[in-house]
Amino acid sequence: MKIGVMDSGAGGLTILNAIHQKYPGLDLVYLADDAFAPYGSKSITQLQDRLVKVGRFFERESVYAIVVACNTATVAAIDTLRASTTLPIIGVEPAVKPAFRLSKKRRVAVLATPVTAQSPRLNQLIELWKADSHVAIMSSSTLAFDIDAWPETEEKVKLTIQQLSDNMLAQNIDTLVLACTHYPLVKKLFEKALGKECEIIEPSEGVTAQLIRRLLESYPIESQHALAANQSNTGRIDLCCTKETHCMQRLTQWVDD
Ligand code: DGN
Repeated sequence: MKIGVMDSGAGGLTILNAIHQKYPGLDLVYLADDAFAPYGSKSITQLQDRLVKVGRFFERESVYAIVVACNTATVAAIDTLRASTTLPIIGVEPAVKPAFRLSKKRRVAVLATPVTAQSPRLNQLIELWKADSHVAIMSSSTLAFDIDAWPETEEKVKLTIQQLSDNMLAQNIDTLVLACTHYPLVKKLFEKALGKECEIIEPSEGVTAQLIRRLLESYPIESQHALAANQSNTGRIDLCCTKETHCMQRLTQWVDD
């Protein structure tokens, strides 16, 4: 059973890795849309048009479902993608609900790309769960792009993370929501800059659980067979890019063995 997973670059691999660790029997095809990166600085209309094309790519690949492993594409274009295909579409939801539950000091930061940070969807979620907590919605227009260019950009990434973390520490934040799928790739750098007291939350387990729920709903018999064979099979992982062949090397450095 083949599943499509997409992002503008390497970020969605954090979701792909989580799916593969838990359900190694599934075949996965990953699309890094590097020709159109960074998604975080595109207009909503551009992202909607692009996601329809991404959907066509996955239909040609005969996948059973598409995981939009990108917060930016989810907030901007998931409804358009859903309207353009009959395939089940699973998006990423920033893990704000568990963050407000976990935060002892009631001080939470949400870090995302500018499109996600300004989106009504994220802001509605925060309003729904924040109660009387302090919330810092923070964004970086460069971090996801620089993570894609790792390791050449290592120093720049470290500096950006230090600056963002200093700002969070100054606000006495004790829980950070990573609301861009690129950021868990450098979670260790955030942990180092923020210290042990700060909890860092990312959505890959929740997205994996949602994918399995949707597969079982949409294809009950085939999914049950695929999941029953899960432990004895190791599925294929295909990595694809829309532009650079060099992107491939960069992608493989983030894929878990
Ligand atoms: N990984 C994407 C996200 O979760 O928003 C980042 C998109 C981008 O290109 N900046």
